[in-house]
Amino acid sequence: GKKAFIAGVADDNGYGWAIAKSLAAAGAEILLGTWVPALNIFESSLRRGKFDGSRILPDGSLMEISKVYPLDAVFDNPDDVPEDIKTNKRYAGATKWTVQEVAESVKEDFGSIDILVHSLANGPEVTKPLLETSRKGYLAAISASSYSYVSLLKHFLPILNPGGSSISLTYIASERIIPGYGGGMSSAKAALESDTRVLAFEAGRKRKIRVNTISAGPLRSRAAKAIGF
Ligand code: ZID
Repeated sequence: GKKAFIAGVADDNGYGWAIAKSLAAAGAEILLGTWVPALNIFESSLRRGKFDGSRILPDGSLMEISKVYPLDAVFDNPDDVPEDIKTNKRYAGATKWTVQEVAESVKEDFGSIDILVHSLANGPEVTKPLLETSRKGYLAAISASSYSYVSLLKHFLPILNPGGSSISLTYIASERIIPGYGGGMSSAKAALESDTRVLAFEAGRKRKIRVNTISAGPLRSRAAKAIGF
């Protein structure tokens, strides 16, 4: 069977969870990457059975999650992590959560994967119009929502089996004006879409990996509620 790593699952309301279920229903083994500050509550909810209702697959069985990895996709390796994050108590309980370390851990645990899913985004100033967005907020949106994908693909590429596939989630605000999708998030999705073309060329040549991004319909995820969508 195929193995899938899905980055950006911290509850059962988002795209990542739904994609995991579809892949599980199709017979894939599921590995998740969960944002470090959300890890404890996600894992305890899983353990306590809070998600059991939403784990039910079309054949009546429950989706199995082989492993949940702590992940913060804005950091590539331990050298990137600033002191205030290292000492932050929301990060202190977890280890090896930078992109490079997660890819190394997945390699150790499972050898290789076939499917890489990027279902994460963050724009700290998303509620601000672009004209009122700070440089810091804009760059944070690009880092969490666009470069995070470049970094994930770069670090997972050596363990992605040739013929494998990678996807991310985008939004039409990249090409048309959608008021309310601010903070540089429209810019971040435009970068993600352009990067998808370039990465498809590069990863296709290098390892026969397909790279696509999906502009899905609206879903009332935690992230969507936070911006009033
Ligand atoms: P979600 O909150 O379930 O997933 C986002 C995840 O990212 C969360 O689990 C966070 O913990 C995680 N995360 C944030 N920062 C980091 C980090 N640094 N490292 C690791 N993890 C992190 O929300 P979701 O399912 O909406 O988002 C998944 C993807 O779908 C994102 O790329 C979204 O931009 C994308 N997306 C979602 C929607 C939507 O409707 N939910 C839309 C478009 C794209 C959309 O808004 N019409 C109107 C609106 C829309 C579409 C059509």
